[in-house]
Amino acid sequence: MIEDKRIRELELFAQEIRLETLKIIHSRGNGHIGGSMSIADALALLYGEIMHYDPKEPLMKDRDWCVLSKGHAGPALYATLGLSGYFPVNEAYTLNDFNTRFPSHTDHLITKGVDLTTGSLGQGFSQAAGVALGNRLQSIESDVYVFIGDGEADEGQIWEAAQFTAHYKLKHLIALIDNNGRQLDGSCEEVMSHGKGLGAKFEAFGWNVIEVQDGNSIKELAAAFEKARSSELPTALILHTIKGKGVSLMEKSGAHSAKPSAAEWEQMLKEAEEKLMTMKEQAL
Ligand SMILES: Cc1ncc(C[n+]2csc(CCOP(=O)(O)OP(=O)(O)O)c2C)c(N)n1
Ligand SMILES: [Mg+2]
Repeated sequence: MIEDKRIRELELFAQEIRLETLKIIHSRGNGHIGGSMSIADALALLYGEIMHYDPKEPLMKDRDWCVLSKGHAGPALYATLGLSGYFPVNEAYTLNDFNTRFPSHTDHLITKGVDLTTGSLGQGFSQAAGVALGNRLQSIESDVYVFIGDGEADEGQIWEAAQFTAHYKLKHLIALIDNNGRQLDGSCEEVMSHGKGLGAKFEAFGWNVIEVQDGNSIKELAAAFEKARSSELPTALILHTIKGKGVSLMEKSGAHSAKPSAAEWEQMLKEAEEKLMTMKEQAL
């Protein structure tokens, strides 16, 4: 179990990720703020505590993998990788510029620390399942974490990969389903409902399923990861999150890709900076 003091440090890390993600998207002026914010806490826990990796050796054979199948949340991963030592985080303040190493959707070939190229929804999960099987064939015990959006779960390819992963009992694959209830142009319920829910679907496909009632709580996430470890089946963590979490304007609008005005940017950055400062003061 992770001590309370460590949990508070990881919460602070999550806020640093939120602020840097905003700065990265601000450098471009627009982007996927909502879907980046909903996974900031899970990223903080993975890179701050759980994953085995070395920023000096990004391709290390026995590393744990993090695959952002919802590749449009690239800025959140760049903020996390930068803050974890892969590159100076301000290099990512070139998001989507010509010749940048930081495209809005993640690309393994050009960004240090990005494990797989994603952005075409559905494909990252299949690739991650292939990595998990490849690792097993090479007797590598590493974990493979894959972030999947709830809108992304409308893709048929997701369910092929779910079936494949369960068939081969790839227990080292842990899927983090970002169940923020929203996709590109509306709520998942109105665009394409998930019937009895994504948890019930993964269970029907033979997965171990853990519902994380507050997927933006590091404490709840940490307890869920601990349970996932003891399973002999692949695990789907259904993270009940909030799109735009921590950025009031984005929580309110639920926007997918946003182009805030200059005044809105100022307000969002100020809110994130002040929150980080307060958390740092409280930690002293
Ligand atoms: C194959 C494919 N179709 C469409 C898109 C365009 N697209 C990008 S994000 C998105 C919505 C995804 O919703 P969700 O997975 O819920 O993302 P989140 O809420 O986590 O941001 C869509 C349709 C895409 N990237 N790939
Ligand atoms: Mg969503």
